[in-house]
Amino acid sequence: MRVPVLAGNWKMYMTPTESQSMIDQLIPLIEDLQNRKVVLCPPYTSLSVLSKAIEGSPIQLGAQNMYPVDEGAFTGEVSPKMLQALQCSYVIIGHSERRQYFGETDSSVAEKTLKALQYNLTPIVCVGETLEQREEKLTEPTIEIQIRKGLAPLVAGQFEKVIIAYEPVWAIGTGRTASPEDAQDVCAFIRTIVASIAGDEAQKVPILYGGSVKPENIKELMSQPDIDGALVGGASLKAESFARIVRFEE
Ligand code: G2H
Repeated sequence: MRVPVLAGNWKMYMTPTESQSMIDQLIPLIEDLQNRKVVLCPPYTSLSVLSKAIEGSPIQLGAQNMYPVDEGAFTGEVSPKMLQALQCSYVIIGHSERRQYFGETDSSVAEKTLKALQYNLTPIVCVGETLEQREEKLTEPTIEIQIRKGLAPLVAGQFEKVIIAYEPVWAIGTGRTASPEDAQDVCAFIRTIVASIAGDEAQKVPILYGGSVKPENIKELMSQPDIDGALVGGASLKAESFARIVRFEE
């Protein structure tokens, strides 16, 4: 019922020229695939190039952040209206790197999530605990707060338009992956929390795992009942490895 979502988060990598070359290699490797949603979230500076390059392909476009205002005097920021004009259909909200380095909070996540929905952008809302929180057995309370606050402004009918990405901070870019069973436990917990807020809509919400996803671990992660896809950083930068992830090929 939930179509697998494989989203590449290119972070601050890839010039427009490099992006063009990557997408030219990627499309032939995955265009025959059915029953997948494939999303690329490049830096803002590559959105224009990719919006043309993905035309007619199964790949959809997303951004890594947005400012939750239509337009205005906000130097350096990019609005959902601008993303929509570049054919974006997704936007990552509250990635742990934004929380850690750029002061994002659960309340900015809430504001951005609501605004993204108003522009028909699917928010990929990121949650996850730090190593310290995990060691103190605070994984569940941490994630519960992030979800309750992050989705607070949403009303019935909006929850099913959201994607949640569980990204344990200690697994990001470190080569350490949560075991599929641990990731499943937290993703199942996330679904329980969403169900307590949104009822049956929770069954329609894709929950992704993120944190050192690679071809070698995608198959096992995808075999878990509450893991509906992956948010992939480093391994999404090369066409060959991202294609293997999209195809669930080790
Ligand atoms: C987590 C992930 C992508 P990586 O940040 O969002 O990155 O796969 O490099 O750990």
